[in-house]
Amino acid sequence: MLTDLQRKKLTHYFNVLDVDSNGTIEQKDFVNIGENLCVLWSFKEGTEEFDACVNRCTKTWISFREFMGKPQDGHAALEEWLEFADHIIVNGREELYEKHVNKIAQEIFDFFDTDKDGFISLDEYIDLFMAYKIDIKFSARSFTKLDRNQDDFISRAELLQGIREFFRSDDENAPGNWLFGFWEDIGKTEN
Ligand SMILES: [Ca+2]
Ligand SMILES: [Ca+2]
Ligand SMILES: [Ca+2]
Repeated sequence: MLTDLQRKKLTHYFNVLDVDSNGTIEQKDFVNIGENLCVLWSFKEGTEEFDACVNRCTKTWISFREFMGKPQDGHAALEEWLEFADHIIVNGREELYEKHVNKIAQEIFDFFDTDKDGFISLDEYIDLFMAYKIDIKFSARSFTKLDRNQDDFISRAELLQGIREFFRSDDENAPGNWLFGFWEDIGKTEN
């Protein structure tokens, strides 16, 4: 069973991925994220880099969809996501968790470590907020929480620890809760 805090965070994550706020996660949300990144990085429509960026996001959707066991034209509603996350990610077996979560960490680095120095800087982390349309006002605080050794960079280990806390921790003070900004702010699909 998910605790209240875990439910809130997972709902927040769902809302972050549901970029068009239509109440389900589907391919076009990920295409949307790809297009946001193209705007951010000044990739023009019709160019190779534009297509490559959108394709990468589409691939992220495909692996998410396959992980959830959805058909090709499938989509995921909030309750389905919460049930899936409860059984597989939060309270599931360690190897399934690792499989999914390592992928998320790898993708965050692939997408947002734009200077390829192996660390996420504050600017790069802000790009993540922009791409997912997360309220930017929480980005600096979130970054500070995730940067545990306070060297102004998020390392891979710090990111993995943050992701683990975001998905699994039931401690309301866990720094990783802040991975995708403020999780209590879940008004998007609730009303
Ligand atoms: Ca959607
Ligand atoms: Ca970097
Ligand atoms: Ca650090």
